[in-house]
Amino acid sequence: MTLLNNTLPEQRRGKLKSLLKRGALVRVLEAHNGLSGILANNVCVEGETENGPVRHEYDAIWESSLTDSASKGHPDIEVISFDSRLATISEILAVTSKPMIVDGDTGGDPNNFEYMVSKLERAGVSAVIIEDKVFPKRNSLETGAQQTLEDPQIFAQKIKRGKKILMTDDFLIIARIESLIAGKDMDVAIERAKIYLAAGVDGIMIHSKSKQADEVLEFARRFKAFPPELIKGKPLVCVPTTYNTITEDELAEAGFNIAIYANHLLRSAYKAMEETAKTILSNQRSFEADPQCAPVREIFSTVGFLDVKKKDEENELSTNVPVIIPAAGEDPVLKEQLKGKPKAMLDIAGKTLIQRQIEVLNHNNLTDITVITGYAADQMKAEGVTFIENKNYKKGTSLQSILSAKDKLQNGWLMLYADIFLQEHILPKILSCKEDIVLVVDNAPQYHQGEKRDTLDYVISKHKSKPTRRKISFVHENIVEKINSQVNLENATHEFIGLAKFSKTGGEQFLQTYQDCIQNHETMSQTTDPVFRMSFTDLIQKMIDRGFTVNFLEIHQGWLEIHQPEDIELANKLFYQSPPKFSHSV
Ligand code: SPV
Ligand code: MG
Repeated sequence: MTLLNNTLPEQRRGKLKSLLKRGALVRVLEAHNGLSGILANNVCVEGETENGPVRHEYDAIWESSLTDSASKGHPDIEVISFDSRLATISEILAVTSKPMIVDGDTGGDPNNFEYMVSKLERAGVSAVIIEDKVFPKRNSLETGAQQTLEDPQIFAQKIKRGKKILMTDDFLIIARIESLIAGKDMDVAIERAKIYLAAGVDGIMIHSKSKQADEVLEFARRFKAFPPELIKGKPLVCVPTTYNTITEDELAEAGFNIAIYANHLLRSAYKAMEETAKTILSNQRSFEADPQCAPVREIFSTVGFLDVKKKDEENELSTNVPVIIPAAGEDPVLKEQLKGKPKAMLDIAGKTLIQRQIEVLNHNNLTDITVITGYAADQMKAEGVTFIENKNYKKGTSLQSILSAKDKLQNGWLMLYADIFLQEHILPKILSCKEDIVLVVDNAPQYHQGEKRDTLDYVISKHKSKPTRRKISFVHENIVEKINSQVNLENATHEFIGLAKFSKTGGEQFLQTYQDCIQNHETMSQTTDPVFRMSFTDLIQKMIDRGFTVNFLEIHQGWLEIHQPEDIELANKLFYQSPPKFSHSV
């Protein structure tokens, strides 16, 4: 999640020093904006060697003057102001947690340098490297570019000024020796290193644009031979851009403590961008360029957009989720008891079934309730709900009723069958589920084999064979493999109780699958029923067949459905107890 702080300045600043104490070569990668910073911070490779598993990642981030300037479309000649550099630095720090080494160019004059050091230390940067050239410097890599070295004593003075204003021991000032870049010989470089060390600098970077590592290796050899008190705890830094065949192990062996890959993310991004731009031009469409591009979703994931989406959904789900109760159908079994009324109007211990459902929902802050009426719609009465009439209830199923509340299905919703009683504790459980589609299922079929019941909503779980003993189950691991007409009591692991939750994404998948079925005139797999006869659980099966994940929340008891006259009797009895205790094994 990149909107939040990954670390704080005081936590990050000392990390480079700690890494150096570890003794291994500190591997540093350039970043020039937030996104490349995230990559430098997070990319890792893992593998196996004969000595066991290995994991490689970058230890720190290099904020380069070359790539910061180039990102802004300008040459690396100290024309980009320090405050503009600081904006890039802050951008990267905001989305990373690893230590940062800043390329401070010449550092300007001593006052400029104090300003730079104070701002960087405050920001949580771990080190600044300044080069011993005269302001405004020219980039070091271009052959023939004018390179004017600073007087070493003046440069040493600047180092002293910087060191003096530091407020912590965590921040390093490293001197970068440009003698070899300016065509001077090794003795000059060595001499300057001694002067800067004597002035109290925290480390030395030797720069070279030679194709071979010989120059830096010779410098390292001579550096090691300096008096121990001069170099004790003073890291030696290199930038192997031109001499790029030398390995990290070889550099470490030579005595280097920090290796900086100084411009590789910018250079590779530039090449990829140019290639993509040309591919689109050549083809006059973007299809051919697509394989060269990261999927949009990968970028979304990297910059934290998917986290934001998830949080938005969680917010929506924690605030008055719409509840859809499909109650349109005529009950063929309880005709006698209902006397022409809809089933939801059945009186149970002095209150209608629907009123009891509303009370339980309201107790869980669910007040946006839509009841879909159909059969005997004019007789459906309840306080505090919206009624939508499904005039075609005879032709369709409860799925058609649910779909008639389409406006409520846009931002996450709950579906509750009209003929079940729930104990209160079930609703908070399903509301706290993070998964996109969750069905509440009872594990009764696992314990009550042989009790034939008339429900059709049996479920087979994907991972679990029928357990012999109870264990804790986690919703994200509970995946529905089959539901409804393809499942019978003998092979069922669970029974769907008629309560389901959809997140915004889950709801979109639900509607999208339905549209798909309509467009393809899909009938149910084992019957010739047309699409409109498809039930809610049939559509869930269609979603599973298309690869969408449907999770389940497992419960044991705590609910009661009204399917048979005996269920009414039992419910009446239970509701005269307080609180009613539902045992599903009727
Ligand atoms: C940078 O990355 O800006 C550097 C290293 O200073 S170099 O470009 O090699 O000079
Ligand atoms: Mg630079």
